[in-house]
Amino acid sequence: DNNLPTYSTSEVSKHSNYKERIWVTYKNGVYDVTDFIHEHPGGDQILMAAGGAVDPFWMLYSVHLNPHVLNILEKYRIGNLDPKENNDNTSDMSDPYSNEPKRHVILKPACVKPFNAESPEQLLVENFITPNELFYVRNHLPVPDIDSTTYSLEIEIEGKSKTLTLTLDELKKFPKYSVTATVMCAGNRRSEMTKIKPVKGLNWGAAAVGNATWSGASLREVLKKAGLNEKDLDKYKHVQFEAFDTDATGSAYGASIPIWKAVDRRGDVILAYEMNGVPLPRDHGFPVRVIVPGVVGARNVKWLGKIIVSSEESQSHWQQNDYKGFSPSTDWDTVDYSKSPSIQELPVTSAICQPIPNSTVTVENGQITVRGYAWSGGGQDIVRVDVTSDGGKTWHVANFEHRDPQNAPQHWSWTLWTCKLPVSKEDKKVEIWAKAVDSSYNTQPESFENIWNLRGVLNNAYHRITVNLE
Ligand code: HEM
Ligand code: MTE
Ligand code: MO
Repeated sequence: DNNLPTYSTSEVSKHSNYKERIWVTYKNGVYDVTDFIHEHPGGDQILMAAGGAVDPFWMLYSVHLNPHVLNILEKYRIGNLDPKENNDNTSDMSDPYSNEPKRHVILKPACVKPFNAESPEQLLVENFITPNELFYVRNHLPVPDIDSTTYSLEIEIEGKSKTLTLTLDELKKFPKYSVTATVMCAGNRRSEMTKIKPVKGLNWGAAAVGNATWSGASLREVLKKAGLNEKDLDKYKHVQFEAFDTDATGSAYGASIPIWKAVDRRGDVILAYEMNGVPLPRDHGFPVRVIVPGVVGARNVKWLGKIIVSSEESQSHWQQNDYKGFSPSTDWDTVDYSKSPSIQELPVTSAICQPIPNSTVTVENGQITVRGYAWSGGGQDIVRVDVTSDGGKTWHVANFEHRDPQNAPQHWSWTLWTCKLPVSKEDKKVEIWAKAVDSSYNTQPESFENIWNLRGVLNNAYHRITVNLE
């Protein structure tokens, strides 16, 4: 291998079409697989990795983690990735976005600066755990470049003179907990709400969500160590989080959660330094982020710098003037952000991930297979998912493929479901709807018309897609 040429990941990414030939990487190898594609047992799916790494896909389709597959792959090796690439820091001081992490080609950005991207939604349901490289990224600002050896986390309790400062090593000395939890953006599925009437916000599909195992210290235990006592709890109402990503004026991303969530043993809030068994990737908050299971993505603050136990909510823009719901009749002339509470627990939702909208599906024994996810905030279980192909005349109850073994109020992960849905043979096209029911028996609203809001958040109406039948 050592005689083969060395390539950068950006060189590889140019080879993502037949004209340039199709290159992929696996570990540090670079492969030209153009001539293999027509023989690939998984068909065209291989093209999702064109110009990028196959590794995260092979976590979804583990048939590949087999010597016979690796032998095939080795035949197509043309070179190696440049081992020095990650260390070269040629950042352009005039562009705050010049030092962003490398991202997988599958993450199709809704916005590049700041970086915001989701995976194709059909991949989400292939695995209960979302591989890190495929996990949606939602950044409001440039990604900070933090040196983990000099990193420190400050913990302040308002009114107490002493603050606690922890290095990463000191944080790692606390007992390590792992929590498998779904993180979902408040704007997930916004593109469906936009069809009713335009809203301000990134045009997210249904994949601004992922499920991962997060490991780190318990926030509750860290707050105790910082001197928070049981008798203080009445004085304080919120726990604020301040981050290291800042805007042009120097103000940092921030958010807060109610104090009960932070100190309740069942809250499972952790200061995570690992995502799916590896150090947090830079895009997901390296070296430390807070994971607030059951609570909207916006409060799961990445690149955490400071925790403040306070009588007040975070005063940050994102807590006060964003991430709130309003009436469908509220517009940008009448909106008063101080009148709505900040979003914390998200309402129950679900989405169909397979088939994808407007695709052609083969009918087998009068049925098509429909797969998706369902999730509810606040640690609620999903008790049922109903699917219909006839506008709700008949509903079919989906089977759960994978669900969180923990019960409410600590049911933090999504439920993956599948349904053999009867369709009428005469129809060339069918509209499929899905809705979930959570353990409070709350369910999704029928349509977006009456939940429309100017910012396009809380987009949890029935998911409706149309597919062609063959
Ligand atoms: C199956 C090779 C990339 C999706 C297979 C199999 C081989 C193979 C040999 C059959 C395995 C068995 O049954 O023992 C490769 C090689 C790749 C590659 C050499 C290198 C580029 C991908 C990618 C994806 C993918 C990137 C998805 C994004 C699949 C699927 C199957 C499969 C879904 C199962 C097909 C079925 O059983 O119906 N692949 N693959 N493959 N591959 Fe790949
Ligand atoms: N934390 C910081 N410091 N900066 C951010 O821009 N975005 C928030 C949250 N935490 C954000 C942040 C939002 S709105 C969401 S939806 C989640 O991070 C996204 O997490 P992910 O990028 O790891 O998927
Ligand atoms: Mo978000």
